[in-house]
Amino acid sequence: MNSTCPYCGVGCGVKVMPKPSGAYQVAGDAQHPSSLGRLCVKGAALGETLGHQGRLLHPQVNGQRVSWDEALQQVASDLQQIINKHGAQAVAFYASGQLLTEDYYAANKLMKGFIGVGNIDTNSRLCMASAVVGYKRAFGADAMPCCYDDFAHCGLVILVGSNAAWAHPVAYQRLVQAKKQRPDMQVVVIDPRRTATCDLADLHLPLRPGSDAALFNGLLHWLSQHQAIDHSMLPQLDGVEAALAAAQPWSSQAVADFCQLERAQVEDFYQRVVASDTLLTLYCMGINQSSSGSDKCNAIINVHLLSGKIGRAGCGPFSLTGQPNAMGGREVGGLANQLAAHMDFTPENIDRMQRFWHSEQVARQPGLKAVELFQAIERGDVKAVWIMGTNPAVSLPDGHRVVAALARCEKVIVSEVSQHTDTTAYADILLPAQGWGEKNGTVTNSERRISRQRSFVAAAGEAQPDWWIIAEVAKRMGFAAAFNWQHPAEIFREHAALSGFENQGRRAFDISGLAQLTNAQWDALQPLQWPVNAQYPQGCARLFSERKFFHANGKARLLAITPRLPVAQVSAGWPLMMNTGRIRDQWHTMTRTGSVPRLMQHLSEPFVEIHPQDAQQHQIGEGDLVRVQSASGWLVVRAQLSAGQQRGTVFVPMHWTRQFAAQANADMLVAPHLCPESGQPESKQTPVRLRRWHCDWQGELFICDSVTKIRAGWWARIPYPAATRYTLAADGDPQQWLAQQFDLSTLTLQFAAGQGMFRRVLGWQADKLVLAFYADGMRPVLDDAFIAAAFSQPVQTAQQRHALLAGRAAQADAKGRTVCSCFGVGEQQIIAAITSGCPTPEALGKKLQCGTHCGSCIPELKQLITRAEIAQPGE
Ligand SMILES: Nc1nc2c(c(=O)[nH]1)N[C@H]1C(S)=C(S)[C@@H](COP(=O)(O)OP(=O)(O)OC[C@H]3O[C@@H](n4cnc5c(=O)[nH]c(N)nc54)[C@H](O)[C@@H]3O)O[C@H]1N2
Ligand SMILES: Nc1nc2c(c(=O)[nH]1)N[C@H]1C(S)=C(S)[C@@H](COP(=O)(O)OP(=O)(O)OC[C@H]3O[C@@H](n4cnc5c(=O)[nH]c(N)nc54)[C@H](O)[C@@H]3O)O[C@H]1N2
Ligand code: SF4
Ligand SMILES: [Mo]
Repeated sequence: MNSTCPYCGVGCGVKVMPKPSGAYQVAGDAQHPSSLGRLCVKGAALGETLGHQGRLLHPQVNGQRVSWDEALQQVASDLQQIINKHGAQAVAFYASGQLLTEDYYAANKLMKGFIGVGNIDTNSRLCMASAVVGYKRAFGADAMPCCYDDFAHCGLVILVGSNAAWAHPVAYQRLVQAKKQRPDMQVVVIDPRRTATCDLADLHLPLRPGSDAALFNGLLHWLSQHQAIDHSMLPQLDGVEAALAAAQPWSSQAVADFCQLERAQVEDFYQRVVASDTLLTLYCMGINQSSSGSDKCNAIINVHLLSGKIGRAGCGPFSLTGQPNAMGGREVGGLANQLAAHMDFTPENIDRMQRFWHSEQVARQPGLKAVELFQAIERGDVKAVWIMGTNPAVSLPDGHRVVAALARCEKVIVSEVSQHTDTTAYADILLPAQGWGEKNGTVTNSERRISRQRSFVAAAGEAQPDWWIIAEVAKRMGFAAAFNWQHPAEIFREHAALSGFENQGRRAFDISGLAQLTNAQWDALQPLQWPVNAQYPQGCARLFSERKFFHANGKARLLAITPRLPVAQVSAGWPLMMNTGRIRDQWHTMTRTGSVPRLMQHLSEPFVEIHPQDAQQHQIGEGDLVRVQSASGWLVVRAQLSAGQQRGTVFVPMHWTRQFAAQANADMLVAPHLCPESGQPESKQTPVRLRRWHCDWQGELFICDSVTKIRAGWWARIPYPAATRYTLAADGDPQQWLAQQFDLSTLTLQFAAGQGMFRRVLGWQADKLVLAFYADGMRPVLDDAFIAAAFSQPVQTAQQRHALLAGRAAQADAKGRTVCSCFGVGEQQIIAAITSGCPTPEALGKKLQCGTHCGSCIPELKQLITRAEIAQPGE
């Protein structure tokens, strides 16, 4: 069975094959044109996420299990009562780029078409909203012009605000491949941090956080000064003069000063752009998540338009989408400021939608955008919110206020696949949704490619597809005729028909060519790129090849950009700028990847990355627990020192939630500073201060019972196949703490006690290890993989028990921290192999297999090789 990976916007094709054990093997689909058979480690581990553990299995109302009919009736009557009493403005949906297009269409239709207000927004507001504004202002349509095949034709690739090596690994591997084939292909990475993506870079510009617009304004000015304008493009452009006038003050020196770069670096970059006939700019959250994100997008697009580097192979401004179906959400119009199918709220469009949906009450104006929506809940203006496929208690900025708003909201309805999330904790009504492998529909990836996610396993418990849940509520609210679908293909046909309805070439999104698919044809649909219509019956890889754009006059627009720095700046009290983002093996709020043991091995604790000199200034050492505080909140995470971190900045991953750690949610610190055009929050720049977090002892607890709730000053947990590991930090006596947490009387205990806080405790039930506890004044150094393995293998000899009590295997067995998650290869093994004569990633791969599957650990292998070379110079 072929399907599509449900994680990032690369949209890789997967092949799913049942194993005799009843489990599923997931491999890359060589026929899928976006991924050509590749998968990253998250995609390759999809088979391991299919179990029912942690799933929400039944509808619940106020904590009680109810039938579907009762739950749906309750949702419908709650919404209706609030609408009757307070008006339709008092209800809202908060949806997600992880829904399928069919689900999204249904949600948008119910809110904007029948409840009749614009109050449906999505987590894409935190993600793609600035990119949408950028494209619409430039092209008159939210139309991403490029395709992955452009990588193979490009002379110069800019990656700006994108850590694609970790966040879009398979697209990155296609870039690696392109550079292997054409070593003269140039790659420039623009990111304040030195990331894994820089491994491919010919030039890395570690600019001042938030200063990108000046860099691109300067480039526009440079192009005009160095005969690098495409004059044949000018008749197709509006706004050139104003954009150039705004760029005029941005000499390379002015740019260098503003961006805190060397002038020579800036000019080197500009010269490379002028020298290359082709240019592709890949941009992502380092650009979009900004109080001036939309302007940054347009500063980038300006450069492509003026230099004519658009609409042909190897060229274009390529906004990488984050979520599997961020693009699908944009297609159906799932953002609050869109009406439907690339139509905004003009009188003609409202009239068109009334006729298409046969509804008199189509929304007349935009609704509340994500952050505003939760502020409206806080004020009590919105009294019911239905959250579908997103975890706002973790991912929205100003987390404390979001959580408080959810707590006071009259009705919180949550459609989820997971029983326990930081958001489900506030739900009055829980609706179990089908997850990946169960649900059936379409998604659209970064390159506008529509692919099928197919169902191949039975639903967990009573879970139902999101579209079905929405339609059943709609029917119970009196809209049966408009929501009477029996199959997702019917929704897709309606969506496709709408895209072509009275379109006449005016709207970029047009898949009218798919409006007549039979259910069987929809089921068998092969991946293809929109538009799909009479002109492009097989889809279209690249847009704007005829230089015809979607503004009424057919031209594209340059915007006059005035660069702005982040709203909040560092100061004496808040001396460091906190950046937030992704790590390689985790997906968002970890509801799925957090339960896969091998994905938790690479970076297994929440951390803050700090430049060694900043750390020294703050008296913080590698591995210390650190309290990171902003004006809105604080967290406690482990210090990781890295010279790749720009001085004056720190990096905290966005992933950890209350389900996985005590106090490690980055969004509790982020303020809701929004881009005025897109409403997207500034998630990447928050001024903070640091200090070492003091506690009497630190420790690790391994326990076979994974549901145990831990109370400790600080903790973080990760799963192993037969145990859960908690890392701990607390005050008081560690042994007393252990005795307070568990009834130890049923266990046979084995102790080792040393000086101070040093404790070791193993707990046995007969010959089975059920608990292992290690504490010390500092974090104990342990061989975690060895300890965890003892929970699933019999421990036979006294020597083995002794080693377990010490927490370390005999030296020869030590693997160390996992670097390659595909093959579970540890740092110690790799270092040993390097010193025994494997000086390249290839040689390491031959010996240990590391880096030979998805390739995303290769940058780290190279780092370990470099470190070993530094340690043993001249060898
Ligand atoms: N492993 C993994 N992959 C994912 C996801 C995941 O959760 N895990 N999520 C998916 C989603 S939804 C998204 S949106 C994408 C996000 O993909 P990316 O945007 O690539 O990932 P981030 O880590 O959020 O941020 C990218 C980079 O922006 C840099 N940055 C910060 N501030 C600035 C700045 O001022 N200027 C510049 N030029 N750069 C800056 C950060 O240092 C960071 O390296 O990833 C997708 N892929
Ligand atoms: N500080 C900071 N904050 C950020 C970011 C950042 O870089 N820094 N990035 C932002 C970005 S780009 C994004 S995209 C967001 C992501 O943030 P969220 O959208 O909040 O994160 P997810 O964990 O993907 O949430 C998806 C939820 O839906 C559930 N789910 C999965 N599949 C289905 C399904 O088929 N149906 C239903 N009903 N539920 C399902 C999952 O269990 C999970 O609870 O975070 C944003 N927040
Ligand atoms: S690159 Fe993205 S879409 Fe492809 S396998 Fe990895 S997470 Fe899935
Ligand atoms: Mo995202």
